[in-house]
Amino acid sequence: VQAVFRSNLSHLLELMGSGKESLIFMKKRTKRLTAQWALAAQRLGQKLGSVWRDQKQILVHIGFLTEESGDVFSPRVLKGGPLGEMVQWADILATLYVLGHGLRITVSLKELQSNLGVPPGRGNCPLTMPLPFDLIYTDYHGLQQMKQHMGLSFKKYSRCRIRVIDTFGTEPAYNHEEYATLHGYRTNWGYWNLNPKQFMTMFPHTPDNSFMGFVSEELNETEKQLIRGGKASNMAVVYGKEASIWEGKDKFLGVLNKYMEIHGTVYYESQRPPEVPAFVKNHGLLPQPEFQQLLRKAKLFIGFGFPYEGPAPLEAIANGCVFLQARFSPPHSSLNHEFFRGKPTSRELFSQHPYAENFIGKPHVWTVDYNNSEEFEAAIKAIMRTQVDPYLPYEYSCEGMLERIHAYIQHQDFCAAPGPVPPGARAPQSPFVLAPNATHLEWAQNASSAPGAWPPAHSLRAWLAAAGRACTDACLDRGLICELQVPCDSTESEMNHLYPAFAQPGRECFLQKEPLLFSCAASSTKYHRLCPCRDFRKGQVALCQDCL
Ligand code: U2F
Repeated sequence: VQAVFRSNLSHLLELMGSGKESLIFMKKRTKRLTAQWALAAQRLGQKLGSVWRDQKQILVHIGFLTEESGDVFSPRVLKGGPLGEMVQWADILATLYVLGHGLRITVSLKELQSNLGVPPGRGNCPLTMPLPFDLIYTDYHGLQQMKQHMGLSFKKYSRCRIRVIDTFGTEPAYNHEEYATLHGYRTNWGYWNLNPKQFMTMFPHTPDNSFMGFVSEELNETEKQLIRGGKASNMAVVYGKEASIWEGKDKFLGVLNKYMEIHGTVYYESQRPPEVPAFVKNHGLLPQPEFQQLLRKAKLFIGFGFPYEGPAPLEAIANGCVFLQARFSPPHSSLNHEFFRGKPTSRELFSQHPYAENFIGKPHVWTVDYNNSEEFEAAIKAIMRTQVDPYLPYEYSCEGMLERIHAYIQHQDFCAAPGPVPPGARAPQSPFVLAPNATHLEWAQNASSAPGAWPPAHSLRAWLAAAGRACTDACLDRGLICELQVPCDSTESEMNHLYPAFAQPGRECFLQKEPLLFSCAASSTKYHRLCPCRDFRKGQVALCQDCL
């Protein structure tokens, strides 16, 4: 069946159910963005022309909102707790619905079981049952619940039909059970042996995973004009709804207060939180549309290091603010910061919001060393003098998100891809074999030459990275994106998340034996990583030029 774009979201709102504060927040957002989604669908429809889109039957099981996993988020929605996840799930639901797919939504174990056809109370169902869904979007909590309640069907379908929404991402070394166990990459999140692209992130962290994203509210020309006229050049909003974020920031706030009127949206019960100085105008936690209005008046949105990688800086930039944030030196990661400890990634954050720093940058984003008070003060003064227009990267617009998820749904096929190679068995024959003296061009031509491969072979180029440099960065240096997902085989190959690589002493080439361990993110000073890079669409890094 052909999928047909939908522009009326009232049935989706019914499907989303009710009761929990988290669902109420999500539904309000979806309702507010209806016109924006409808316009985006119309534009994408024109762009895609008559291209065939298969209608899929999709189950969305939001595990972290189930009582069975504790649902710690819902009670904090109105109290300054994280909203980023709710923003993202609301937008995922809208995307799938607007694209015209068949949709079921579950936020409890009981609903999950009934949708999967598992009789309640059966516990671990031993039977392999036909799955009534082509695709299941869930999160780590939901994955665990499905493992417990789908019995053998889980083994059969998880590596193929499931997509895991995973804010910060899961690197290949942590995903592969045997490798994680042998090399110290085991975490409490598990090692699921999925195709790393089945994990879908909030920002395009590493191309090992798929970039899901979310959307930010868009302004029309009239609104942009109004903003240009209505900005108060001396108004700053501090990033952070929880009082703890303000702790120990008196020095910076004092400097900022010399130049600007400081506003906050910190949750409080009856009294002003002691962490927020008296000279700050605190509005309390605002409903999302009022928060947007505040950003429209402000010149500066300032981050003090937490929360990491949330939606708010994109909203601020989309509303014409400059985002000022702290450079992290040394970088924050699961090795040195409590928040990331135990998360299945070694990614290092060189600032509070690396996407804003690397993909947007000046004049919208300033990343400075806050410990250097001169640099900090100079940045504030310079920002007050700069004129910036509202900016939203295409990939965070409704059309951009629809386009990307459309491409994934139609082209990403993990059902055909190989799983991990059982011990003793040979990896499947692959076109990704590197002759020791092959040039990067020959290598690229061999790569991904299978018919129907996505991304297609001609979008790929291979590069040898400098020692200590990860493929993600080596590709970006050349205006390309790392794309490592092609299975590989060679008698000299080994299981190592740093391969394929080249080592200077002895000029040795090392090939990857385990397809699931191809990692764009990995680096070591011992090796030059061999990096398959691909081209990408400007403003839509998840897709290659010919990926639509
Ligand atoms: C991130 O979660 P947060 O919820 O802390 O992310 P924010 O960037 O603060 O923004 C989430 C939304 O909160 C809204 C705002 C954003 O869309 O419009 N909001 C609001 O409604 N009222 C207000 O007064 C202020 C903001 C991240 F997304 C999560 O994945 C992480 O778990 C978390 C911790 O790093 O950070």
